Amino acid sequence: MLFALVLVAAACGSDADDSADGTSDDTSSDSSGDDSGDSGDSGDSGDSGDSDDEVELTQGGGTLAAVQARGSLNCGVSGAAVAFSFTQPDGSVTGLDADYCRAVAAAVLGDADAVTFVALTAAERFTAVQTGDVDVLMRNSTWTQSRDTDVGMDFGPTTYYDGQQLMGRASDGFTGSSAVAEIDGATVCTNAGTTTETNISELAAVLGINITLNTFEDFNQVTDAFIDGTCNVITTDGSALVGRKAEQQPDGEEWVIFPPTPISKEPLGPVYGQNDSQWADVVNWVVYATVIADEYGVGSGDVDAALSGGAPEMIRLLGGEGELQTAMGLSADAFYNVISQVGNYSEIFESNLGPVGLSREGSANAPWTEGGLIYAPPAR
Ligand SMILES: N[C@@H](CCC(=O)N[C@@H](CS)C(=O)NCC(=O)O)C(=O)O
Repeated sequence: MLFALVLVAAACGSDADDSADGTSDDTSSDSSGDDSGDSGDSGDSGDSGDSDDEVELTQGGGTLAAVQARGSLNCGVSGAAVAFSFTQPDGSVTGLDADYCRAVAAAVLGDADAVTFVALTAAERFTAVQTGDVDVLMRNSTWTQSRDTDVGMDFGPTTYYDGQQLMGRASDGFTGSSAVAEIDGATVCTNAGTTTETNISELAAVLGINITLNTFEDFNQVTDAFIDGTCNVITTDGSALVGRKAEQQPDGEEWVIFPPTPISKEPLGPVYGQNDSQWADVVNWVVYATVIADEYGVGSGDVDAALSGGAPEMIRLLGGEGELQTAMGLSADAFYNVISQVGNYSEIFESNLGPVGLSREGSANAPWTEGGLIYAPPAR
């Protein structure tokens, strides 16, 4: 069933505080920042508070059939998120989020390359989900209560457990063990429409410190402003800081990430339109399939062996017995295509996040059998 829903949403980047150059200033001592941060804030969609712009929502099922008929998955990404979704000079998009777009396309269309990547800023991303402009969003998006319960969106399984940190210069006295209170008086920069901006405002107020918070439309502007000295400190998901440091730290400078324990929980994963249970099942079980294959150590090169003589659960997952996947409208071999064409969770993690120095070991992204949180329900 398809139904259309109309809601009032804030236009992207239309924060009244935004100046012409796309930045806005705020201070933590004014803790008026909307801590929903997500939908309730400036450019972030889903807000019903401060704009007359009307966005038509097309929801309520049928996404799987629509994607199959189109022959391509519209997948929302950043395009500028190092190691998660980064547009390369040749136009290809690489990263963990990009690979999960490919995994969904492999399951639904049998072809991991059947993806149309849609680059979205943080402030644009949720409107694109709500309007159906993207079938799924894979864009460093934190699962929060307000985002999940606002009209139009649901969240899938977490693909990367992140947390917000800060990055400053060693030459300014920051070290990896610096406390957040040490940013008192600093100009702190981040991007608009994120949990990040509201978390840091809230924490500064709690700590009783004063910061000047500058927000920009995209994170390239944030790092540029850090490099040119406009910002003393930048803040976002720790994984992004690691990626930016790896790619952009100038010779002769040392950027340090602190505090050692992140200031927030940022569970990142897929976001899709609500009221489409079949599509939710598809996206969720694509993620779970990569996790289960990882639990069995079945990677992209092992699928045929696993199908012919592997564990019963792997045989079911790969479509060799029981045709479990057909109940959600996929072909029985849908997850065979996912694992053979894209890989299991570890392969996706290591190939994308390994090069910037991120590791699963000892983190929440370790398998549940090693004390981590990466866990999937059984394929039965
Ligand atoms: N996880 C947070 C922050 C998401 C976010 O926008 N992160 C930054 C750093 S990864 C970003 O814009 N990345 C993409 C980019 O650099 O354009 C949220 O969901 O609000």
